[in-house]
This record gives sequence, structure tokens and C-alpha cells, in this order.
Amino acid sequence: MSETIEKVAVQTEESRTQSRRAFIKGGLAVAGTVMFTKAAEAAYDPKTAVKPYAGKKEITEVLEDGAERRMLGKGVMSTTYSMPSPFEKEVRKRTLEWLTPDTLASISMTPIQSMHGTIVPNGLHFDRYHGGAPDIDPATHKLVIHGLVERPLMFTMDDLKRLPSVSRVYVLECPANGALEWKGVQVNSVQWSHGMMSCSEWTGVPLSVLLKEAGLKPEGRWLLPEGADASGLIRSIPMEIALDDCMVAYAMNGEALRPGQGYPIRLVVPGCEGNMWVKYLRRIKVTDKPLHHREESSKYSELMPNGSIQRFSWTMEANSVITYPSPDFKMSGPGRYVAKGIAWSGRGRITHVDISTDGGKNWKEAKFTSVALPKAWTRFELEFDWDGSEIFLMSRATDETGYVQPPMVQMRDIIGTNGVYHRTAMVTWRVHAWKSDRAGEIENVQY
Ligand SMILES: Nc1nc2c(c(=O)[nH]1)N[C@H]1C(S)=C(S)[C@@H](COP(=O)(O)O)O[C@H]1N2
Ligand SMILES: [Mo]
Repeated sequence: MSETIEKVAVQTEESRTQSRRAFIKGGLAVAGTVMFTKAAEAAYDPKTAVKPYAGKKEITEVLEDGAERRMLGKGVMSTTYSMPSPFEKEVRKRTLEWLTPDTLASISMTPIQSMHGTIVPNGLHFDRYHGGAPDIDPATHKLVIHGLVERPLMFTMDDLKRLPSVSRVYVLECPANGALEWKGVQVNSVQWSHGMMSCSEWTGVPLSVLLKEAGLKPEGRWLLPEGADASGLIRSIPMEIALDDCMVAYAMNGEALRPGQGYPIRLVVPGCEGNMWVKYLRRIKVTDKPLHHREESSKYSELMPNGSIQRFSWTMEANSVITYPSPDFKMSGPGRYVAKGIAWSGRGRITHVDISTDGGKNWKEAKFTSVALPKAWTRFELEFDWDGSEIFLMSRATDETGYVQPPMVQMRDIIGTNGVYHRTAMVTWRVHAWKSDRAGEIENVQY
């Protein structure tokens, strides 16, 4: 660390535009980046790395001016919202048609296999609707806070934007993420197995600010937030969670929420089940007890092996998945690869991720390639040499509470297969041997 600061300080003398102190202060932020770069450099070993073919003739040919170099491109399109390159059109949300009877109570999934870094662009954020997505006019939309409060309040969108705001990166995960695979493998893409989640930077008013404004009565122990859509999706949220890090968000990744994500406002309940993140938020009622289960518009309870029902399971457990190589890819021959993936936990920061290439017998610690923020995606990588034989890739996340992501067999032993939600166990990618009918194909298997 001190070396990094010194290096940054030297640059300061050169730039002579900032005071040394200011730069060192900034340098601490930069230090993380420098360290990540060094880790990537150290990991790169030219002796074992992929060697692309570089014949002299081919290089000369490639360097000849192509058609694009000899004509003018498209002009500035100053009045439109920019869209990705047409060559990226396969990077899109997808739905499983057989999953739900209609599109009103359905779900689309994020193409996790194509994501880089820790932020999902707004156009790729998964959608989960219980009664369709309404188009709400922000000019007339209001948020009411009432019930066990000293002063019932009504906010317009303008009112909310006059209040203090925070911007934080959080993963939003539907507890049904992975739900298809309690009994066995169902799908062969990480988009289907893990695409019911996205990670974004959310901006809005801390819920605690709004509740303080309204003045909580001591008996007020629960919040019942309700959406303005057909489903309403009223949930029961205990006060401890509400006052922790929740916010009423009006923006994601720098722009207004998308209609599918709750425009103009939604509740952000970091680390907790997606269904608590009530969209199109129109009111928050403070009460002394949760909703009666019969009043709930949709149940998010867990059927346990002994037939009992676990009513609430708010927090999302630590989880991880290798996104490359994963079933959407194919190995291109034996040699050096970098396994890349995402880890996250509803309970806080990810502290480490281990990777196995032999189905969980041996483990190696991966390195982080992004900052490990609490309740957000953390990126990890590990180099490995593939000798062309059949291997079984797995990742295992540990979070700051010491929770270790379990294997599927263990999770099934405890929770059984009656449930739908919180299937957060490890997944296994089988890489078929190079010398086999399915040379280098990658298959989702349960192990
Ligand atoms: N008003 C309202 N809020 C809602 C829902 C809904 O249907 N209506 N779906 C919930 C569920 S189950 C999830 S997983 C998340 C999904 O958020 P997204 O559609 O922005 O991905 O929103 C939650 N909030
Ligand atoms: Mo959900």
C-alpha cells in the first residue's frame, strides 16, 4: 500500500496541479485500481498464456485499410437514446415461455453470461411482474406514509427530490433465482440458472429520513409497502430492516428507473428478497404486526421437508457462479484459461471465493477483480490450465459473517425439494473432454 501511495505521490510532482495532500487522499482511491492492475499483470504468464497466431502475411493483410476506413460513418445522433452495436443483439433479456401461463405474471432474465463488471445496464435488468408493468405519470404520482406515525405524509416526486439522497450499489435478486433446479438440472445457461438478478447503482431517499419525517410511534414495528400496479404486492417488512439501509429509489445507474423496474419510485431493500423491493411504490403503512398471510397478494413462504411452512426468509444467502467458462461457451482447445465469475451475499461483503476444477475435491482461492462492496456483485477470477480432460468447475463463496456457500446435496438435505426459493447452493459446470463427441462443450450438471 505504502509503495502505491509513493508512486502516486511521484506523479503528483510531475503534474504540479494539485497539492500533495489532495493527491495522496485521491491516491487511496486510486490505490485499489493500481493493485488490481498489478494482480492482473502478475497473473499473466507469457509462457502459458493463450498465443494467438501472428503470421507476418496475415498481419499485413489485416492492417490494410478496410471499407470502414475509406468511407464516412454515421453522424452524431444527438436526439436519440444510444443503443448497443447491432452486433450485440444476442445480449438481451430472455423469458422461458413454458415457465408462466401469461406475460403479466412472469419473469425475464438477465444475460449473466454476457455481463462484465458489477453493473447491469438498465436495458438488461430482469423483469418480474405480478400484474404487468403500468406506465405511471410522475407528475401525478404520490407516496403516502401513514398508520402508526405522528404525522401522516404525502410526497410528490418533486418533494422526494428536494430531500437528501444516497447512491449505492446493490444486487437485486428474486429468491426464485435457481428455483428450477431443486430436484435436478433443468436448464443449460447461466441466464436461466442465475438470471433472476441484476446489480445496479440505486439513487434515492433513505427510508429512515422519510420515517423520521413522519415520526414513528413506538408501537410501529412493521411496514406494509404497497405498489400502484394491479398486484399491489404489499409486503410485510420488519422495522429493523426498514431503518437499516432501505431507500425509496427514483434512479438506477444514473437515470430514472425503467418502467419495468418501478418507475417512478421503488423500494430498495438491500440484501433482501426481490419481492420486498416494492415497485411503483404508492404507500407505506406503519403497523404493529405483519399482514395476515391471507392478505398477501403473493406468498413467498417456504415449504419445509416436514410439511411446515417457514413464513419469512428475508435475507439472501451468499452465492456465486462461474460465468466463463459456462454452458453458453465452448472451450477452444487445451491450454490456459481464466475462470471468471460473480459472488454476492445479502448479509454483507464477500470475503473470499474458491474455485475447484475437480468437482469440489480440491479448491484454490480466486482473486477479486472488482471492489467487494456489501450486498453487491463482486467479481473474481482464477487462471487454470486445461489439459483437455473432463473437468468439473465449481465456485464457492464465503461472506463476512463466515457463511460458506453449501454444495447442493447439503442444501437438499436440510431444506428438501418441496421449496421454491433460496436455492443458493453451488452449481457445477462439466467441461467435456477435448477428445470426445462433445469436445470442449460445457454442461450444467448437479454434483
Ligand atoms: N409493485 C410491484 N413490486 C414488485 C413486484 C411486482 O410485481 N409489483 N415484483 C417483485 C418481485 S417478486 C421481484 S423479484 C422484484 C423484481 O424487480 P424487477 O422487476 O425490477 O427486476 O420486484 C418486486 N416488486
Ligand atoms: Mo421475485
